[in-house]
Amino acid sequence: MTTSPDSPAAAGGQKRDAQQIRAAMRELAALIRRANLAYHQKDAPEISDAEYDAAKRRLLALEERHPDLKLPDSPTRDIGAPPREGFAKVTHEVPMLSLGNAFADDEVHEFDERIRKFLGLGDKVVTYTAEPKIDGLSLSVRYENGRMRVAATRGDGVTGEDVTANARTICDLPQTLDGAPDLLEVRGEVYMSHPDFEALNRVQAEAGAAPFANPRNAAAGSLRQLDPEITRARPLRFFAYAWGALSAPLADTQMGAINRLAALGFQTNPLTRLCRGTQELLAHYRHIEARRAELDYDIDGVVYKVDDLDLQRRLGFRSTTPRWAIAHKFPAETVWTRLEKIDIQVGRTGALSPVARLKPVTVGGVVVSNATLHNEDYIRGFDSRGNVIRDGKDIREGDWVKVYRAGDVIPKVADVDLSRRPPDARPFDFPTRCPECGSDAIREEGDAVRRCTGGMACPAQAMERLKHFVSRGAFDIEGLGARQVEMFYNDADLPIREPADIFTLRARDARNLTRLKNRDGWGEKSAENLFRAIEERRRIPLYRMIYALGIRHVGEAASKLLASHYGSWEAFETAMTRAQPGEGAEWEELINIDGVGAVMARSLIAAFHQENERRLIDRLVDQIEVLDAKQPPAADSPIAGKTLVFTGTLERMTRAEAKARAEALGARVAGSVSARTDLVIAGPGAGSKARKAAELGVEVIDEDAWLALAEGA
Ligand code: I6G
Repeated sequence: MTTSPDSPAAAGGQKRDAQQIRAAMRELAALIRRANLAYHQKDAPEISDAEYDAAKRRLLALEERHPDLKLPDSPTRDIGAPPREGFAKVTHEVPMLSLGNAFADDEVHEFDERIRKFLGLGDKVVTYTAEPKIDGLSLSVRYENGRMRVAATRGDGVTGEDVTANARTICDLPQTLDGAPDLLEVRGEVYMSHPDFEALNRVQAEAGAAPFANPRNAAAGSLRQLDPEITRARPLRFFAYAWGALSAPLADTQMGAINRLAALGFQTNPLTRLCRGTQELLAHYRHIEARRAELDYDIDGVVYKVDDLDLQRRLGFRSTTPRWAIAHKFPAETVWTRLEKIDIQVGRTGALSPVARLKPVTVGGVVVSNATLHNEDYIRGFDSRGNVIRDGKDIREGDWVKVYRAGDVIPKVADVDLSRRPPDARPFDFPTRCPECGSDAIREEGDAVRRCTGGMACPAQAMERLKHFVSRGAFDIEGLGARQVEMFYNDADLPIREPADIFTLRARDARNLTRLKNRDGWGEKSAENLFRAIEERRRIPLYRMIYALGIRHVGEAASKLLASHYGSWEAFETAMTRAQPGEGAEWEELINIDGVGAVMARSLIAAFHQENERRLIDRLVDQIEVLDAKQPPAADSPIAGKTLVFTGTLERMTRAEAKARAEALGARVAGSVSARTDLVIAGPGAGSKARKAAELGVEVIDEDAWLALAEGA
C-alpha cells in the first residue's frame, strides 16, 4: 500500500516518524550530555572520542534534516558542561598536600637516608609512625570552640568543596569536642566498609541504578551528594590521621597527636605503630600486607611519618609533599589479557609513544583497555639503560600480556606469555617517520624516545601542546578543553594553531563572515562565554605561564619553583635568554634552584634559544600580561623576597636544611654571589664567595646570626 503525503494515513505515519526522530534525538542528547559531564566535570571519560563524535554527528544530522524537531535544550547548543554547581568553595587555611610514594623496600631506605642526611643525623635511628593508607577520599573538618563548623574535600589541595551538611551524617565524626584546642582542623580519610558497599550496590541494583565500581567510588559519590539525606542513607566512615590549622599543639609527637585525636572521640587506625628505623617499618608493612584481606575496608599501602613533630617542622615540605612522610604502596594487582593492536601516539614534545590496545579487562575495580608500552626498546625487551627485561621477550600484536595499574597512573604491561603467542605474530616494526605528519622521527643519543622533528608543523604535536596550554594547571580556559582545541585547530576560518591565536580569536571572529555564534554547536551565549573566559586569562600568574609553555621536563612543581625564584616574566625571560648550557652565572643560578637539575635547565634554555619556539613565546607574550609571582608578605619574615647565598661549613644545620628554611621564609637561595645577592651566610672555611660579597658590599653574617634571623622570623 502506498499513501499520498496529504492523506490521513500519511499524517499518522509522519506523526509516528516525528515521535521516533524525537526519541532518537533525546537518546543521543542524553548520551552526549552524560559524556560531557563525565569528561569535563568528573575527568573520567565514559565513551571514546570516536563514539562521542559519532553521536554528535548523528544528532547534528538529524537536527539539520528536522530543524522543527530540534530539542530546545539540545547539547549541540552547548560547549562542554556548566561548571560544577552546588557546593560552595572552601580555601584551606593550611593546604592539604599529598604524599610521595615508595613502591620498593629500597625506596623506603632512601627515604630514611634522605631524612638523616637533611637533618645531619649520621647513623642515628629515626622513629616513625606506620599506619595503613586507607583507599578513600581525604576530608578536612574544622572545629571552632569544640563545634564542627566546616568540612571540606581536598579539592586541588588549596580549595576544596564545602560538604559540611554531608559530613554531619558520618557517625565517626563527633559534632562537638570536649577539651580540644579552640581551633582544630582534623584531617583524615572518608571510606566505605566492604559490607556497607555490598549492601549499597544491592540497593542500587534493586532500584535499577548502575552499581559502584569499588568502595572508593561509592564513598566519593556519597560524600559529594547535593542532598545530605542521600549521604545519610549511605554509611560512611572516617579515620583521623592528621591535622591542619590549630590554635595549640596537640602533642610533641605524631603518635601523641594521634592518641589525642582518639581521646577526643575520633576513630584512628588500630594498626598504627611506632617503628624504630627502616627494619621495623618494613616488618610492620609486611604485617599489615598479610592482614589486608581480613580488613573490612580497602587499603593501598602503609604511610610512614617521622614521629618527632619538631623534626617534622625542621624537615618541612618540598613543593607539594612533606619531606617527613611517605606512602609505601602495595604491589599492584596484575591481570592477563590479549594485546589486540599497538598504536603510536604523538605527544606535545613530539615523543612517539606506543600504546597497547587491549581486550578490556578489570584491574583493581577499573576497566582497562589501553596500556603504555613506553618506547621501542621496551617493546623489544630492554629498559632505558639497555638492560634486558622480561627475559628479553619482545611484545607483539596478538600476544597475551600481563597488565597492572600502579597507583592512579596509566596501566603498564609487565610480561608476555610466549606459550600463547599466535604463530603468525611478527615483531613490532617501530616507525621511523611520524605517523601524523610524515616528518622524520629520530632518536637523539642517550634518549630512549623517538621524536617527530615536525615541531609545531606537526598537527599532533601542535594540538597536544595547545591542549596542554589550556589544561587545568596552565591557562585553564573555561569552555576551551581538548575537544574544542581539536575543533578550532581544524577550523579553516577561525583557526587556533598556536597559543597566541587563542587571544586573537574574538577579534578574528568579528572580521569573519560566518561568526562563531552561528556555527553548529555554538550559540550567542556559548561564543560570548568563551570570549569572556579567554579575556579572564589574558592576565596570568607567572607559574601558570611557565607551565603552559609545555617545555620538556618542566612540570607544575618546577614551574612554581622557577616562578618564585625569578619573580617576574622579565627576570625569567632575561635569565633564560642569557643562560648558556653548562656555564656562566645564569646557568649556575638556574641549577642552584632546589628541584632544578641539569636536564631541566638544558631543556629550558633550549626552548628560549630555538628560533621557532622563541617566536611562538614572543607572539604569545605580546597578547597577554604575565603577573609577578606573589612573594610571602615581607612583614612575615625579614628575609622574604631576599636573595641569600650560603658558603663555608654550617655547624648547626645541614646546608639542605638551611636552604629549605630560607625558602620557607620566602627567600631565594642562589649558588653564587652577584649584584643581586642581599645576604651571604658564611661559615668557617668560606672563601671566594665571602671575598666577592665584600667586594660588592653585600652584607655577610655568620651562622649564629642566621639562626637568630631564622628562629626569630
Ligand atoms: O593521603 C594521606 C593518607 C594518609 C595523607 C596522610 C596519611 O596519613 C596516614 N598524611 C598526610 C600528612 C597527608 N596525606 C598529607
